[in-house]
Amino acid sequence: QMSRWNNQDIQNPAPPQENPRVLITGDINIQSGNFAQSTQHLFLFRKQYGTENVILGPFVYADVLDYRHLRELIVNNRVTWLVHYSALLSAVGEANVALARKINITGLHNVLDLALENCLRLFVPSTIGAFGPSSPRDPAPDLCVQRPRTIYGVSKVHGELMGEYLHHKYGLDFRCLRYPGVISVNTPPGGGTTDYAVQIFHDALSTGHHECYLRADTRLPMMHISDCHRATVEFMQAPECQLSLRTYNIAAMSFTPEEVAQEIRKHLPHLTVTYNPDSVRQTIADSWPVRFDDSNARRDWGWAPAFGLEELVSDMLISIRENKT
Ligand code: AKB
Repeated sequence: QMSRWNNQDIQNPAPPQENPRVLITGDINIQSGNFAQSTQHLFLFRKQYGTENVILGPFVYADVLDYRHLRELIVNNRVTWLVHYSALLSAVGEANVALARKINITGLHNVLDLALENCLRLFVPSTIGAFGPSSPRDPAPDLCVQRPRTIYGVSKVHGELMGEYLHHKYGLDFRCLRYPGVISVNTPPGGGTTDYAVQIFHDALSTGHHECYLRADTRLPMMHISDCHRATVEFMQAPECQLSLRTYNIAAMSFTPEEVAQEIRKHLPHLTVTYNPDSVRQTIADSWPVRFDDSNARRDWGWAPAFGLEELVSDMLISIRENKT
């Protein structure tokens, strides 16, 4: 595969933009959180481009690493856009570094090679986890020191840099958004550090009590899933000439466990929360930005979130209640 990169003749003509054929990778066994996310992206892309033009790769762990199988899917379905969601999240990655390295780095290399070989527009999500304790945290700008201390963060920085390298060297249409913690009813907690911000809603409606693994004052950037979907689709549709960067921060809100609990109490006054910080996730959260500077995304391709904390909380409570009935 390296030899392909060394071929100076590689040209990456702009893929047809009118009717992209989109392949979304996601890993149902390994990362249910991201799979649910990719399923919802599927619906949004399908709404836009038609059911027959969007394919969700029915991948399991082995398939993400199976270059030939991925290539077959891309070629047989005449795919032009690839949206790559397979990854192990921060906390679960620390518990299984070898597997995280395989999925997050080897899997990504396959996808990068295939995108280059087939002239695809490639989207890879990055994260607040791509920053570390030496990064500016309030706010974290797009371009700054990135020295994450998790395998998840290291693999995401690697992905950002590889994609940008292939863009500059061979014209790969690589696009990457750094997501905050994404909050969704249909996305079960998937081994992330921001998972509490999903679980607290379910606990508030079931037992009325949440035990939080982070300190009450741990502030992190967060986003409602529908903003996350819209950002991704709008960014994929943005004309290349509008992009001054290939990797952008996107922001919507930042809150602490105590602040989200207070907002939930406006609807459910009896919610109680106890704080029992676990050393792995608290250390990770303390090394991440408390706020994202997304001014470049706003300026270049018009990013604007629709959900703040108030809207997020009412929507989550309504949606969980509806799902249960
Ligand atoms: C995690 O907590 O690992 C993810 C993320 C912020 O990337 N939700």
